[in-house]
Amino acid sequence: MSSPFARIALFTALAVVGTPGIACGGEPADPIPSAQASLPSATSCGGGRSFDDSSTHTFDETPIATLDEPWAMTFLPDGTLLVTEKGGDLHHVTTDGEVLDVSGVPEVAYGGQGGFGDVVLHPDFESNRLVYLSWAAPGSVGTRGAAVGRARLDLGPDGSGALVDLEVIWRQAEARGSGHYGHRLAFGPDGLLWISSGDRRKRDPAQDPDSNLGKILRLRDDGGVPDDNPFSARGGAGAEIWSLGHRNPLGIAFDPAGCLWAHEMGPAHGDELNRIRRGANYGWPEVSNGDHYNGDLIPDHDTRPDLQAPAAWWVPAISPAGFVIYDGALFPSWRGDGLIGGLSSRTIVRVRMVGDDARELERFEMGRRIRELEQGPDGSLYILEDGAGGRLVRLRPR
Ligand SMILES: [Ca+2]
Ligand SMILES: [Ca+2]
Repeated sequence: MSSPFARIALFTALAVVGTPGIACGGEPADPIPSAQASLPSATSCGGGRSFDDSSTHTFDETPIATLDEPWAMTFLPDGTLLVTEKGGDLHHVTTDGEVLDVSGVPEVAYGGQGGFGDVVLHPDFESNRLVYLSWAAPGSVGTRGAAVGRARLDLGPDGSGALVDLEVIWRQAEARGSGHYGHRLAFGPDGLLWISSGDRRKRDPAQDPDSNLGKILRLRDDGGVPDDNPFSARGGAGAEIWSLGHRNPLGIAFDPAGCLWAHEMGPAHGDELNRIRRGANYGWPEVSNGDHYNGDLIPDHDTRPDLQAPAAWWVPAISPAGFVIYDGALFPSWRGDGLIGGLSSRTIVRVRMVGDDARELERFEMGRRIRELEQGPDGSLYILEDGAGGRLVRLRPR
């Protein structure tokens, strides 16, 4: 294993066509409507710190609960958690390790990479009790596609709960197979719902302006399309699109400046971290810094300066899954940094984002696949291990 610092390429000025740091949200080459981007300018992204940080950290691990193929979690205002399991269960979990059931979940198409996906809270959860969930849904014969729904969470006095009035608000284009759903969710500072939609292993739809596969999408909280989306005039699925050319994005998060970052699984290597700009094209499957699993070469990003190059990439792969941008008190030098779970790499990777650029600063060898991370109310880092018997574990500084 080479030094982790060798694995990440620096792609500062080369990554940007034109003048970095001036255009708000960047100005991709393709015809993009002139509506103002609602995201802040590049210069403020990542909190404006420098990459000069060689600090290292150690932590104590406390196992909290053991689950069955946990996939995603989110904290409730009272410091307890909702946790999805890929097989289709939703649990209410306390940080003392009590695991309670939540009923009323949707039917999921379990298998391959599919099943229950993400869970996030509406920004006004404390008043409206709305939770948003994603899952792989059965389609017509032989097909399936991700769905996003919202429901009211009712918790009983014993902590068990129910989803009430579950309503599907978005559907991914259906396809055969059970890979690359993406289906990570985030609410932005704009109060809108952001969805990462994978390419379902079909590749070309990621470049199709009328398909919602291989895209980052931006919707209202009821699933409607905001008028100022870059391709809203196209109607249909195209109107949902914020950015295109993505493969399988399994982590999206807003930084303290309000900039959106997303990582995605590369093919054979070439995992990426991208700053998501309005209307930009991130290149898949035309370019990638990885290659196909069968050995077929894919042109590298630097052969196509018209396509948005990643802020950071990894060769060899880390297999990124789960993403939190840390803002807590227990690890003060992590504040503003991204923490990425690694599946094949069995790591947690700390990255810093500065403007349009990003670099890996620290890597923790965990010895097991990390599917998901969240910051706890006290600044502890909570992780979900992947697979059967995957644990919820709390990390605090040693
Ligand atoms: Ca989460
Ligand atoms: Ca790319």
